[in-house]
Amino acid sequence: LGQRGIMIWFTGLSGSGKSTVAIALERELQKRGLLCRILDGDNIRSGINNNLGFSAEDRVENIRRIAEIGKLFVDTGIITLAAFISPNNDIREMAARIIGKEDFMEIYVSTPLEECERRDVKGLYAKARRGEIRNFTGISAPFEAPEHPALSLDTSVLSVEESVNQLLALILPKVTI
Ligand code: GGZ
Repeated sequence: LGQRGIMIWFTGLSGSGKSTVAIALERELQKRGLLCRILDGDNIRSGINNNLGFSAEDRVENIRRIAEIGKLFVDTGIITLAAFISPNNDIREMAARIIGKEDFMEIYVSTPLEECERRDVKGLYAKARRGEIRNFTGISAPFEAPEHPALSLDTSVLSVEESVNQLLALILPKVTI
């Protein structure tokens, strides 16, 4: 295959820019002939995990299944980009343990809550503030910032291109054989 698999694990609030950065990164990796795959709410929560909600227990099961699926991709040699809130250290440690710590790179999309709420792309923060969504991360459910991420990207300060360039500098040396 000419490449090594790795899990690029994006964590951060809803609306922080995880998927946007992952999609832009995927494009740059593909340009370089590298095989990659995004796992996000669109292809996981709508499918295999469509029986899960946002209670603490369901979030653990969501991330556990994602990590197990992600491991299959990584072991096949694919650069796998996972974009899930994964709101606490325990949940992210579980994912790292399942995938294997040497194949796991944690990226914290650290865009502040105020900016995520200002963007409110899907109107979910407004609903959460009105009490129409319970357990909403950052409003009525906790988010624990990672302690030692490989990289922190605040998309209220960095352009998508700048974030992708930082990611490429980190990833390319690890995946090219
Ligand atoms: C957080 C929620 C919630 C609640 C629905 N809390 O911006 P989005 O819409 O597309 O991203 C959010 C997504 C979070 O799913 P994850 O699988 O990433 O979460 S976790 O890792 O914690 O399991 C948001 C939408 O789902 N959403 N209700 N209550 N986000």
